[in-house]
Amino acid sequence: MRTDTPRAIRLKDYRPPAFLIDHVDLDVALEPARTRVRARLTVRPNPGAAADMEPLRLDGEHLELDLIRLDGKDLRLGTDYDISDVGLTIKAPPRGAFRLETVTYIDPDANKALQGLYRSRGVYCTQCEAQGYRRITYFVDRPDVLSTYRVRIEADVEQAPVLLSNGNPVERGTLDRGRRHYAIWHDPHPKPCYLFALVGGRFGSIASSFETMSGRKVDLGVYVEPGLEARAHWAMDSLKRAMRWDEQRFGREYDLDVFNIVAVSDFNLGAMENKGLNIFNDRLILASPDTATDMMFEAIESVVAHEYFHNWTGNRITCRDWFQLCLKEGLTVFRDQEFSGDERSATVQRITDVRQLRAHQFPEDAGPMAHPVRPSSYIEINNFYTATVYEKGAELVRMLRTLVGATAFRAGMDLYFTRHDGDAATIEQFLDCFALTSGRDLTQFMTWYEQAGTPQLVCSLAYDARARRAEFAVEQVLPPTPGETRKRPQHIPVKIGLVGPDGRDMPLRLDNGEAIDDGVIHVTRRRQHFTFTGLTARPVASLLRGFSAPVNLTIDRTDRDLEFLMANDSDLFNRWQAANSYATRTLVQIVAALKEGRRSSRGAAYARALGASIRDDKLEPAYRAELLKLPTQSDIAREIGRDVDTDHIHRAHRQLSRLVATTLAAELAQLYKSMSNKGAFSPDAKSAGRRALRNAVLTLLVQRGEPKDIALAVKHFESATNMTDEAHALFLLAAAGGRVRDAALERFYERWRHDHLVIDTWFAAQAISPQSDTVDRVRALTTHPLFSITTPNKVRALVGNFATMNPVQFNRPDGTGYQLVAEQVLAIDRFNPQVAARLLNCYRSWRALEPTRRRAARKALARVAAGPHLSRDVYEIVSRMLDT
Ligand code: 0A1
Ligand code: ZN
Repeated sequence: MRTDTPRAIRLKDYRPPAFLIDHVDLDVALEPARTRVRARLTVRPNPGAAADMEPLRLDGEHLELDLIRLDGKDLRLGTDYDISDVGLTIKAPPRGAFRLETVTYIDPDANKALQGLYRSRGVYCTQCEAQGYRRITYFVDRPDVLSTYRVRIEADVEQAPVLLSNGNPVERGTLDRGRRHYAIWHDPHPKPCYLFALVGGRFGSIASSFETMSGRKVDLGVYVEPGLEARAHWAMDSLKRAMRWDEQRFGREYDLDVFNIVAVSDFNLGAMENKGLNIFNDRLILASPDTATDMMFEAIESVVAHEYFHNWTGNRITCRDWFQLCLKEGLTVFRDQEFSGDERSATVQRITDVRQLRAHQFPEDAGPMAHPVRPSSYIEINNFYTATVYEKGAELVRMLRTLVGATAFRAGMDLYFTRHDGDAATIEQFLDCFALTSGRDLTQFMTWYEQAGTPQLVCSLAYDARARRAEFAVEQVLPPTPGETRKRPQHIPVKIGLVGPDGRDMPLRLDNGEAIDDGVIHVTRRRQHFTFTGLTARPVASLLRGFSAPVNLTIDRTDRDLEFLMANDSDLFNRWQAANSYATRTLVQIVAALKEGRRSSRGAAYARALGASIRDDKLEPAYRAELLKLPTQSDIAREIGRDVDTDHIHRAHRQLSRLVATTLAAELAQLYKSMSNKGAFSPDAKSAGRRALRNAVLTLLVQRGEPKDIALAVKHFESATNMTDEAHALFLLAAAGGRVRDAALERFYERWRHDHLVIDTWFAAQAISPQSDTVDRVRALTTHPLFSITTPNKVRALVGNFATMNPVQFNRPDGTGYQLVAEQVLAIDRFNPQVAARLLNCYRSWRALEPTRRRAARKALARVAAGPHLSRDVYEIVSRMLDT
């Protein structure tokens, strides 16, 4: 157990930086174990801070200092400066501007934390967000210090023929009789150091160009492992579509002569928006029909767009401090979701985004790591790249648009871009733009950024036939979260419809005469009533249309009401929601029956209603696929909320899947046939939707477990002509167990063992199999030659998937699943705290488990907490998890 308690950083302690660094001149000589970094900084006291007589504190970690000079004069250790493990302090810097020069050495090969400069499969690359730059050179490593950069990179020609950095290329040349070479890059846009990037290595690349709205030409490049160039075209295509979309939807034009994307194999997260030089986890760039699933094509499109959109929301306007992370992330996720909705089906996009939010953010908000979208304190900022900051942050921007309306929203965005271009801004400054363009007071809305937890809306609708009125009552319940017991009511926009018996929306008119044309009612108090008048028949309430606010909602509704909404709601999102609520309700009832040792006969009515929906040819296949996907086992656990028994949930899930498959056998067989592949593969949304529907059908059929269903899955696997079908069938067969599992896994392995990306699917399929030998298999696979504990993608594929996608085996009552993950967390924490801490999040709902599992999970967590040299990252999470 660590003895020193890491210190929390607090938003209320924010002070402007004492010094600013206007320009950075970097000279980096790349060597695998000893890279030399010469930095020349142009520094001045910050006129906006009381810097008088303050020392200059520079951050720096894992650096070997070789030289330090101020205005050309060597500084003396102890007299002029002090040095520690975390930085360097210049005791009495000049009162005016000065130049500071340092030379440091770093070891990219030894860097397995993958922050700062590191080497992955022979490629040098950097990751500086949030605080990696301090592992490259001494600097004021905070986002409100913005500098222009000139970067010279020098390297061995053989080792690193490609040398890239931010901005525009300036010059290149050879050295040492052609053995070494250099490249110089200049970035004229002042940026915080977390957006600095440098790449050196051997790559294959594809090139293209883009003409911006004002007619400027931008050279585009995507750099990948040599030989994999053919898999880079989808990323390039996505980039160009994103660039055009940002011009058309937000009036945002790109601002440099080049834009480069580099794919690397070892990367802690998904991708990084470094100015003009985005660096990606290669699984989010490389795609071809035979190696990537439709989901991966979609993810690539969305992440390429996300990183590109950061150029305006993140780079040109950055965050004042890390507490404002949602200013760039929530907003940019909102923008990428809008982009995907426009490129594909807006309704299906909304369904998948809401599913994600509920699957990841809701449990976070209900667990020990709950934090506001703008946190007020942290120990390790890397722990706050969370679903709350990203996904809930995006929901807040979406609600803002609902509140102020589309026109004022766009005007507010324009104002934000002009007012804050070049700034390191805050959430208050962002909201102020919309308050101004809409004339609305957004003070109460700000509460969404400050309070953690998912609000619960408890609703009722009482119809009075004689008075032709319906009284809608709503109460907002704000559940307590760690450290926050009393909460202020929030401003919740609830989009509603009152659906009449003919299936049509009835007019929304309040008793004060107000007509609600946009369908949005504003819940601002703890309890509120709305009386709707002029209703000639009893309506069925369709609430929270399009998921207008990130809340949980309860209202008494009969099964008949849900069936009615499934068939009639004009809001397609809510039609899906009705089906989903119906399925969830049914599953919870089956679980309750299992717990009491009864057999439940529930589900037949739900299955019939579902059958009617999927027969509806007017609904696009991708949407029908969403209807057919039952709530996940984690969704059910979340709904149950306490004393969760994952075995019961697993059995209930199987039972309902079987019932649906049996009840709808004829329709499903027909759909399977009619959705079969026609013509050449295309990753477009329509074709992907057909594959999604066919695969959703297969999933249900296989649950029946009859030999002919298994045989169909085997045939699906063996005859697959694309990775979407091949991987889907592999997952089903691995879950089925027995000989079919072994044969499929073997065949897949033989086919893909030489492809380091595709083989992750092989690890994943074994990790999420509900078969009882999975823990042993996963443990054995951690020593497989193709597994590598220092490669985050491998850890995520095997251990991460086991911990988060396999509820039944991870939560084994004997605790062996928990122990396995705890061991991995401790092992990984020794070299990559960020990845270890993320993995640890799989225990976040442990308190909701039934007592036996709860005890076993606590034991595993206690074992992690007792680890000898815990990182700040893991310490923060494990201590919050165990906090009572
Ligand atoms: N800004 C990136 C997320 C990111 C953050 C940290 C990283 O490494 C430690 C990597 C990526 C994004 O939103 O895409
Ligand atoms: Zn981002």
